Amino acid sequence: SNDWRQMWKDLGMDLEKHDEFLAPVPEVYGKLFMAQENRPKGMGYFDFVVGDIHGIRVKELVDHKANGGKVVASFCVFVPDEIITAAGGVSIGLCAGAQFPVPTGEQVLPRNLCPLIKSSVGFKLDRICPYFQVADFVVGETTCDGKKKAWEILDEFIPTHVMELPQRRAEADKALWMEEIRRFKEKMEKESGVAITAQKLAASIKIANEKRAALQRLYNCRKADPAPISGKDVLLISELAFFDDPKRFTQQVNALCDELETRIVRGEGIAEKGAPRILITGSPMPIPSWKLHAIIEGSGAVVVCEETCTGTRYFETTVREDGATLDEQLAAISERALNINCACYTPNNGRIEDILRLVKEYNADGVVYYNLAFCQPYSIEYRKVEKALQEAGIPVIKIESDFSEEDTGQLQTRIEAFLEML
Ligand code: BJ8
Repeated sequence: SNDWRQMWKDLGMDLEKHDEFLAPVPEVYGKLFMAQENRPKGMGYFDFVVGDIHGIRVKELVDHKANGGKVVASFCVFVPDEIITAAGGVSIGLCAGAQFPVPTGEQVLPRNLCPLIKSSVGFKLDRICPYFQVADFVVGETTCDGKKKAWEILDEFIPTHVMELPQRRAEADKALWMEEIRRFKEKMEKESGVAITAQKLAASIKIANEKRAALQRLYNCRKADPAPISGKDVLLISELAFFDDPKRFTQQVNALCDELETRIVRGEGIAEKGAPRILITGSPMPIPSWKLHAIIEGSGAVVVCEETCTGTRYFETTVREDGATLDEQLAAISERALNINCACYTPNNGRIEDILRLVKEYNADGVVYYNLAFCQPYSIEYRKVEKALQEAGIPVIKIESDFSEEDTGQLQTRIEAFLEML
C-alpha cells in the first residue's frame, strides 16, 4: 500500500531494490504453500503475515519506537529475548535465508563464507529489510568464526553489541556467560532507560516460555501418522516466530494446534499415511530458505521434525520459572543457553543424543543432514552424527547447499534416491 511506501522511505530503504526483491514472493509462496491440498485452515493467519511481511508488523515496531520503546535485532537463539522484553523492548530475530542480497554481502565479506552471514549483512547494505532499518541496535554473539568476525563489519553500519558465548560448558564457562547476561541486562537498561525488576523479568520469562510451549505442542502434532501438517508449513511458522508479536503468535499457534489435534483424532493428514518421514538436522533455515523442504515433500515424503535453530533448538530448552530474585532469574536465563546443543560448542555430544531421541519420538525413517555451504561447525560434526546414526541403523544423507536455486535439480536426484532406499 501507499502508506507502507512512505514508511519504507522514512526508514531509509532502497524502494526500487526492495520492489525487485519482493516481486517474486507471491508466486513462489502461492506454488509452495497455498497450493497444498487439505491444508489446515489455521495457516490463514501465517499466510496473512507473509502476505504483508514488510507492512503491518513493521508499522507496529515504528509505533513502538515512537512511544519510546527499543527494537533490538539478533541472529542467534542464545540471545535472551526475556531481557529485551523486560526492558520494554521488542526482540527481532534477523537471520536471513535469501539469495538476493548475498552478492552485496560479498562486497564486504569473503565469498567462501556461510550464506546466512552474507545474506544477513547484505540485507543491511542493500537497505531492503525494514526490520533491520527499524532496529536500534544489533546483538551479536561469538558462536562460529564467521559470525564473530562479521559483527566487526556490521558494526560499521549499525551499532552491534557482542555477547561472548563460551565454547565449552565447564564452571568457568558458565561464570563467563552469566557475566555476559548481566552486562547485557545493564546495556538494555541503559539503552531503554527502564530498570529491569524481578516482576518484569518474571512476566517476560513467562511470555517466552509460553511461545516455546506452543511450538512444542505444534511439533508434538507432527508425531502422528499421517502428519496433520506439512513440514514446510511448520518451518514457515518457526521462521515467523522470530519477529512476530510473541503473545499474538502464541495464540495463533495454539489455535492451529486445536485444529491439528482434531485432525489427528480423525486420522486426517496432509501426507498419506505411511509416507516416508524425514528428520532434518543441521544449520538453521531462516526465511525464505524453503528449498530442501520443498524438494523432500515434493518427492512424496513428509518432514516431521527439524533439529535446527529454526526447529527444536529454538523451543525445547526453556527458562526455569521458579526464580524469586533477579539474580536467580538471570541465572535461569543464563542456564538455558548452555543447554542448547549448537555445534559451536565443544564437545557437543548432547546434540547426538537429541537427534537419536527425536528420530524415535517423531518416528522418522531417515535423517537429512542439512549443512549450509562453508558452515564448518556443523560440517565437521557430521562425522560423529553419521557414526551414531549408522550404529543405530538409521539412514542418513548429508546435503550441503546454499540459498540459490542452482543445485535444485541435483538435490532432487539425490533426495529421490535416498527416499527410495528407506
Ligand atoms: S545456536 S546454530 S543460531 S550459532 S552462521 S554456525 S550456519 S557458519 S547459525 Fe546458529 Fe546460534 Fe548455533 Fe543456532 Fe554455521 Fe553459518 Fe555460523 Fe550458523
